[in-house]
Amino acid sequence: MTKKKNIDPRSGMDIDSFREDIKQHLKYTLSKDTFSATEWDNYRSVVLAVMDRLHERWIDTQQQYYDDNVKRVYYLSMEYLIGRLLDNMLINLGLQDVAAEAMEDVGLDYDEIRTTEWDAGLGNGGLGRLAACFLDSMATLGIPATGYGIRYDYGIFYQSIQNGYQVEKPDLWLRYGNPWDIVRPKIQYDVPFYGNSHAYHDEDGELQFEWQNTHDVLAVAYDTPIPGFKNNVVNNLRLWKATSSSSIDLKSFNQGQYIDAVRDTQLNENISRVLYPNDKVFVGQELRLKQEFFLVAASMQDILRRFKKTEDDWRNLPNKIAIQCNDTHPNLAIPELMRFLVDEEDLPWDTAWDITTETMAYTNHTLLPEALEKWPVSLLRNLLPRHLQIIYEINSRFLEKVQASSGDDRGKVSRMSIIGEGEDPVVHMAHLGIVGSRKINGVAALHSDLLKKTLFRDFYEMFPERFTNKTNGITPRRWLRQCNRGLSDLITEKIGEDWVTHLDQLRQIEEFAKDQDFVEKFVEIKQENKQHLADYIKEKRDIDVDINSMFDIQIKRIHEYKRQFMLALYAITLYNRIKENPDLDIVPRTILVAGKAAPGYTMAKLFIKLMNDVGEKINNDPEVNSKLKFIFLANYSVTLAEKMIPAANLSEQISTAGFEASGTGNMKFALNGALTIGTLDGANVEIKEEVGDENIFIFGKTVDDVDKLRHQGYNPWEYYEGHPELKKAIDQIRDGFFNDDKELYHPIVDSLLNKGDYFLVLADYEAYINKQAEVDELYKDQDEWNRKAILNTARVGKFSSDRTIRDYAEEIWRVEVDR
Ligand code: GPQ
Repeated sequence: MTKKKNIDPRSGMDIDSFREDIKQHLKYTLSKDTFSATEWDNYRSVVLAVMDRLHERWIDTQQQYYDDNVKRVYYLSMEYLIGRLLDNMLINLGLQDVAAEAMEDVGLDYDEIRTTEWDAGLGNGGLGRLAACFLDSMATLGIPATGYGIRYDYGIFYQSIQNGYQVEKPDLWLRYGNPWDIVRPKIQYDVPFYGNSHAYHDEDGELQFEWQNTHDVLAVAYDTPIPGFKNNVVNNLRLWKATSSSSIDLKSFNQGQYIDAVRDTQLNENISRVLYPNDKVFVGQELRLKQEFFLVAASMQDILRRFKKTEDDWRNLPNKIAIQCNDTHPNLAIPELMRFLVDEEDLPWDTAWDITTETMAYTNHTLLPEALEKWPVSLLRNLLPRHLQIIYEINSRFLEKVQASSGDDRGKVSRMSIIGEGEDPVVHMAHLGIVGSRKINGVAALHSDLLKKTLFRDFYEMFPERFTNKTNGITPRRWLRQCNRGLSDLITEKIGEDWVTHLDQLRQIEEFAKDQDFVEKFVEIKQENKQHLADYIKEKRDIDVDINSMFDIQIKRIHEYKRQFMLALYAITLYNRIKENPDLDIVPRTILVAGKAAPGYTMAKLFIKLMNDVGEKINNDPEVNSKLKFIFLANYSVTLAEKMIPAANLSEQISTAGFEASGTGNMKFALNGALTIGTLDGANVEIKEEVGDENIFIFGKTVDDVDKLRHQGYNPWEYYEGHPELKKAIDQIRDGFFNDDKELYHPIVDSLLNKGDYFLVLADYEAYINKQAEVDELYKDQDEWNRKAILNTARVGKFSSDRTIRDYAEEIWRVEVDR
């Protein structure tokens, strides 16, 4: 590479300049010396030195995009579950070792600095983490992409466990500021709310509409650099913060209501105050609708302004930009783009509609009915009157077409309507997304297939060409290179570093699965990772765990369909077996569970309490606890995942078939050499195809079985009565074996036995514990286990988010990629 002439000395990638920059920043940016510096000051100085190395690349990348007049991708998401950024930034800049040495030179401990950072927890779970992985891959592939989102003051709540119960605490992640983002005070847009849609006739006598008398909130841009892996590309994540619009203040000032006006600014700021902590459950709160429109309106103004700088024909929009909506949350972008083109730019409806439907794309992440967004028409009429009108217009034009093609299927029109009629009519956001987009995708093959066959069947018949699958992926930078340095270095030593951007290359390590020396090193690394996790458990919970026991891990949001309860039943079963026969020769297991429950999800919270009670019983029983432990770790987060995944032997992916759209934790575990026990659900199906049937433990009812069973009429009592171990475990839960309060767990038992066990825990229990017995057998043969673990790592290259993003780029966005 030729050196640029005016290279900023701070672009220096050597240890000396890095060290000097840390010192300079401590003194001249933060005004501290080494005696007065706090941990946070030291951390900030390091981040500032890293940022120095990002700025030039960031500016250059953006300028290059402009000069080349590239087609741009805009990713709209209400969630970005980022975690810590320091390692990620250093790795992608190729600076990790340089930075570590520079820190050591000035007496700083890398690990201490690293752990000073607060997780950016601006997401609930898989959906938000996927967005974060996509940002990394889009930058790594050199795609001119911008992520848009909201800069929540409070991310996902901090979970503590008190007396076995989840207690939520606010996550004040910005308490000391965020050194990774830069406020752009001049990039701000008014976001209008309320008011009315004013109809008038223009000079040509055409009926026009104008949204007027709005109450405006200001959106201010905060930018975070997103570097690609060693390619000098730095993309932008732009998060909007809500503040008060100057116009509204002035009006009130004139009326002499100064104090009231200033006090009201607080209300506007509430829009970006807090992330809604619900995963897969729609709660129709006005504030949430405001958040969604806030994201959409600010982002669309920014996007369209940028387009206008180089283009003058709106019909060129789909050639110059693609907008991807992460679930339906940003789908108001469809009527907002229509409003802009029709009301503000005076385009004919049909032209505007063609432009819109060629530009937009929407990803669906679940089939669960309670997750689907259905906004009450009454809310929209009040908050976004003009958008509601546009939605009605879209719907009536659409339903005309449906009507024309529906033959004698009389229900079709009402099934497909964007407006769900009834006592309280609603806007069905998924329907809006399908009607208004060029492409709609599911997130794993099975899920995309089910979308076509079930939830969106009518739409698929009408628009088959719109439906496509994009199997999820994870970034190998964070989920191997960063979280598992040991394994990552071992792999690189054998096959070079190419795998970091071409994960398929891991296939080359298959041949080492039989190489004694390689296997030993692989095992040694796993043991080290387990030791680190064991240290953490000792520190947090004061429990000793044996690193030779099998680390059996389930980490994800707590949800009935994910069936954490089934794992608890299995643990109880093992406990009972050991109690009956204390000399039982079984494989020692450490079962680890972590995950948050939505604050309003009573059943999930009760599961957490139960798991903690079960843990208490097991871990404190000296007859049992050398063979079995059950530990619930508090506050699951990206950072905790990075500690747990590399330490796992067994990955629990046991959702009821048909309910987990994809899963991405499943991919992270396999990549880090854990074996999976799982159902044929989501991406498990594809993981099985990749690693081979003999290297994964698949059990339980398939989607078809589930269907059949429900048709036949499922009776959980049969299973309960038919399996003594199952009966005993459930009886213990019911009869106060785990808690003196005998009423406590009745809702759980009731939902299983008297309310139909909707997620088929009892139906799958036997297959599950039998499969667990096979897991035990294999674990006894450590050579075989390790060989299979290595094959898992070697064969899951498909699940790189680079592959996912290449597929989006080619088929949905129609943009070029660099590598
Ligand atoms: N997912 Cl709809 C979420 O994390 N939150 C949501 O609100 C919805 C879906 C998950 C889904 O459950 C996983 O199976 C996927 O792997 C993940 O989205 C990313 O697609």
